[in-house]
Parts: sequence; structure tokens; C-alpha cells
Amino acid sequence: MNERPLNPITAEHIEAYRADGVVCLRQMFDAEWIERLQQAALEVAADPAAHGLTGPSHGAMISVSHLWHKPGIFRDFVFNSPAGEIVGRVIEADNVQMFHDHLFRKPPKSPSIMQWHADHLWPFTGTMIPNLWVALSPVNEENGRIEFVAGYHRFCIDTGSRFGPAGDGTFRFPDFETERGNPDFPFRFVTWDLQPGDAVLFHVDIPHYSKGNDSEMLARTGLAMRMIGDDCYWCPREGLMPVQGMDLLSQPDGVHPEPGELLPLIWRRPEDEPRAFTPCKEQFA
Ligand SMILES: O=C(O)CCC(=O)C(=O)O
Repeated sequence: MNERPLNPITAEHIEAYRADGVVCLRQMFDAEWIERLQQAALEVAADPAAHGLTGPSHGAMISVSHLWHKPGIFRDFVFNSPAGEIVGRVIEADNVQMFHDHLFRKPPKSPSIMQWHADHLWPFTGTMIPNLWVALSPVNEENGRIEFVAGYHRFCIDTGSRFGPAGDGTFRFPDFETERGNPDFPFRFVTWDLQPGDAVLFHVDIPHYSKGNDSEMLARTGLAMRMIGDDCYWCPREGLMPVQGMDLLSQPDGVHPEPGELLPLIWRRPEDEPRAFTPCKEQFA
């Protein structure tokens, strides 16, 4: 099972992520990782509560998180796959910590729609809070591939907009379904068909959506891995999702989370490479 990315992370990947806040990464994980994760996903689907926490979107779709806390393939994938390196190199971090994983499986004919949202429930501020969504099945238009609003993270960063408790309470997304038909909408809708072993990496501020699975035969399965990089700080506010096992409200506001058992360091840029991350004064203001 590969420990380094199966294909190189290129300057184009880095630039696409910087500009669009989302990038498609082809064939990053080998067949053995994928087969073992596919098998484990079936075991989770058969008995979700035995493996992790079921989320509000659990029902017609299998939606189970915190799988990596138990010994097994999900945990091995965090510590021994190239997931951390892939994320660190694309987002230009020097250190990557694991935070949260989440399996999403839409069985054939599942009507579950994941409405437009960004991952604004995480208990952090900052910009390096990405989601690496690894395809464990073929993913296409029919079975519910994920769509994204490319570039929207720039608007959120430039205007300080984040909804929910991490924001000021006034920010709302536009109705993206209406904006699809608006030729003057300044952002692009993007999506990719994926094969097992491909992944999409997206920024915390990128709105995303997936429709139901219309396929008669083909389940759509992805493993979302949420990580944090150097530019990520505690946001100890009521209503945000705590790191399981930690008291969120007693964490230091605006301070980078210390690596530890619940937020382990899973990748560090090699010492002989130039640092990628330069802290800005404002980040610590
Ligand atoms: O798998 C999906 O359709 C939705 C994934 C998602 O919303 C997420 O990973 O945050």
C-alpha cells in the first residue's frame, strides 16, 4: 500500500487549489488501499453505529464519522497512507494534523441530497482546514458526484465571511441553485467524474452539493478526511462541532491546536525543503 502519493503533486494542483479552492487529484492511492477501504465501507454500512458516529445526513445515505479512532484500516489510512502529504503539499502547509473523517455512501436509488453548504461547523478559524474526499467507488453525474462553487473561498476570505458561530451571524449563502442559470454569477460550478483512488481536495469555505443517486446498480462511496494545517486556530464557540474527547470551550481562542492524540501530526515537510508557510502578523492579532 503506497506511503507516498502515487502520482506527483504538481505546481498546477497547487495553483488550482489556490485559485479555485478545490482541485481534482487523479490516482493518488493504490488498489490495495482502495480495496481494503471498500471492504471496510461495506462493513460500516452493515452496522454503522458499531464503527463510528452517525451524522444528521445518515438515513437513505450512510453517513458515519470518527472511524479513524478505532484500530483498523481507517486508522492505518490516516497514519500510513500519503493522505497527509498530499494535503500538505497542495495547501502549502509545513505541518498537517488529522482532525475528522467521514464516510458517505449513497446506495443505488438513494434520494439523499446533500444541500449546498460549506464545512463551517468545524471549531477553527483560519484557512488551512481542507477536506480530502477520496473516491472509493466510481463517481459520476448519475450516482451523485459532488459539485463545487470554484473561487468562493476567496470571497469568504476577503470579506471575512463564515456563517454559523464561527462568523458574525449575518452571513448567508446565495441560493446557488438559482445562480446556476445566472450568466452574471461571478463564480464557476465545477465537478468531476472520479475513479476509485482519485480524490478532490477542497477548502473549508468552498460551497459543495451532491444530488441523490439515480443509478439502479452503482453505489457512490467517498471517504472525507478533514485535516488542519499551520494556518488554523481554535474557535471555542458554542454550536461548533467539538473535537471528540476535548472540551471545545476551554481551548485557547486564536491559538493553533497543539498536536496530540486527538489531533495528531500526520505529515511534516522534510527539513531539507524550504518552508512553505509564512505566518502573517494579522493571523496572530
Ligand atoms: O459525499 C457527499 O455527497 C457530501 C460530502 C460533504 O458534504 C463533505 O465531505 O463535507
